[in-house]
Amino acid sequence: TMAGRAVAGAVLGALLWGCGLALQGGMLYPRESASRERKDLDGLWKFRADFSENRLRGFEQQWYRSPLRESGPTLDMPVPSSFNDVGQDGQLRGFVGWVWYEREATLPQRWTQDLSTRVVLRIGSAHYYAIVWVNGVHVAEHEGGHLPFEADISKLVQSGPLSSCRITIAINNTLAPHTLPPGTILYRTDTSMYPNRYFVQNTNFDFFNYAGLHRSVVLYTTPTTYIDDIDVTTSVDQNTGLVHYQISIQGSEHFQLEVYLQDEEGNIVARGTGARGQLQVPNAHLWWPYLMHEHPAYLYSLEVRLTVQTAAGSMSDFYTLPVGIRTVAVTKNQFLINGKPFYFHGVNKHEDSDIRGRGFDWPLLMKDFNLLLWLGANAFRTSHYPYAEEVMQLCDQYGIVVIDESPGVGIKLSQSYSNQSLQHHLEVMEELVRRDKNHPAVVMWSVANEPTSFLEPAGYYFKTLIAHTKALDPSRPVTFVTNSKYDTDLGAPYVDVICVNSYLSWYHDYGHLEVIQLQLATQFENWYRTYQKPIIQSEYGADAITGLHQDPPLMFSEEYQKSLLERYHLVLDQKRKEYVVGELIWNFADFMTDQSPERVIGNKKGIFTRQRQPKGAAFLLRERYWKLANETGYHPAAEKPPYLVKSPFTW
Ligand code: GCB
Repeated sequence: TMAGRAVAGAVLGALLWGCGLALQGGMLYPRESASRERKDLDGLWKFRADFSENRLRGFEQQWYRSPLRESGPTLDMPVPSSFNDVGQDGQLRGFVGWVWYEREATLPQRWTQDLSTRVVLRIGSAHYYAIVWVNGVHVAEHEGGHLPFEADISKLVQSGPLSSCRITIAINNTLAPHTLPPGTILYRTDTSMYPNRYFVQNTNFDFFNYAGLHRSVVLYTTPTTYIDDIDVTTSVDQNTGLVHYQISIQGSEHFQLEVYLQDEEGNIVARGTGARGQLQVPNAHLWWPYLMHEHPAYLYSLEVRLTVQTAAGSMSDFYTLPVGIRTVAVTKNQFLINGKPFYFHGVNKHEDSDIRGRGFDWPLLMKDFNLLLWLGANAFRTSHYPYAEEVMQLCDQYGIVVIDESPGVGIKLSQSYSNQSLQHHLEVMEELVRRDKNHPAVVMWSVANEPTSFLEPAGYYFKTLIAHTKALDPSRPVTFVTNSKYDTDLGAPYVDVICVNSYLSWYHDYGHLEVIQLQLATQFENWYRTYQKPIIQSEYGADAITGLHQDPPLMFSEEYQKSLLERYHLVLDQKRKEYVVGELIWNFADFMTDQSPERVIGNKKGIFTRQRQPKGAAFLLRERYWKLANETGYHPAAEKPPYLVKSPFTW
């Protein structure tokens, strides 16, 4: 039961707590409010890659001590962006080691003179390991390329007459067996074949290891006593929505807290006081996924108001958090949202585009969401790492359901099952849950993708990881994405939903579309017979080079991609009546990978090109997804299917 799970979770949580895990402080998204200001540091930064042999010249010469231009030549580098594809230098594209970013920020006078202001530097994402200095003083260090971190820099900026500060960020993109994702550095010592000290970075995942400042760097303020974190979970009792909140405050123990819940019209529908409580919303508008309701994605806002009496008078902090009231539950063959069966029809994505690499970009984000709406997709998985917070916010606003995945991809070596690795993986799950716990769109955590299973500690590793994730958040199911029938005793016994990837007629039996139906049906039946848990086809697909046509279909043609998907759909249409609860195509768009004889300037399994133009398969899926929306969606307005959800898009 859920309650039993929560207890088991709490026990394990306490154990792990004892091991010294558990993060300090919250990681609320930096929003402006009457008490908070925000200054984005997007734009051009100074940049230098450290090409010295040991890559350590920057530390030896202390490049953070004075402006970067004083220690050598610099490039202009846009932020946010990966550094790899911006320039014309092939060496920088494939660079492995430390790169240095720097920028000056001018601060409003109030920030530097008002000692009741707290100034925070926040880095949305720095891939992979980052060290940060402000005016030459070390302020933060962070491991992991996909989650935010911050530093309170008030003391530094409030200590002198300066009205500006110099921010230096050194970033190392090296992946090692204990990083997430893992990788290895291979030294080639045969001097008859390789130059002296030659090395390459090897990875076991199928995307390019883009690096740099991938998301915005911002400065923001709060009062010195401030709202540090908010934790919201929701439940529903008859027609009443229940919003359980817990707020943590830093800076003082003597404060007053008031909370208001506002509906979309701005009416206050519930109020509360104190650091924790439960708000009741009669006749609540529930948060529904896109195409499941005529008014999907209903968001309330939780207005939190903190007041503190100080010697200098009273001080306030305000924070507004969007809240969606919804429930998630899993039975042995269903995934329920608000008590109704939900069928995932969607995509797997990557944060990937021309020039920017993995860098955040608003036009790209909007294009992708417009394509999802056009396609009739109601869900995606954040393969294979956490996406930008702005992406998650849009999912809340549009009703796109998210399976939120950790960067646990390419775990293939026994060294990657060490205690050090596990400890880091647990920390990453904590950081992920801390950041994304309040998004109604997030309905499930995914701890890893396709790890190798037969290595000894793997079973213990995943058992611990999954239990820990459930302890962190008893309100959501947890999954683990597998690609092989040999993984059966690895994650599957512990997860709530089984996510299976398969590439029938692609990586084996290639060219033989006729085997798909039999093989797929057998796989589904085996999984279900063994575990009696709902199953999601979490990846399937084929490479197609846009514009390449061949009929009868041959591999890499648009026709082959379409036929392969169609064969999968025949089986999915049978099994979704039993226990299959979703299908996510691999992939939404073509994306960059390492070079290999199997990749033609990247992975071409997109149904859209990397430039987001449709291949034939996009139209096929669009027909299917709108049909699925009508057959599997729950429309309270309609008595029974078909619901006749119509695409508003003309074609
Ligand atoms: C997979 C991986 C994904 C790859 C895909 C492929 O199983 O999860 O990262 O890109 O297969 O195309 O090979």
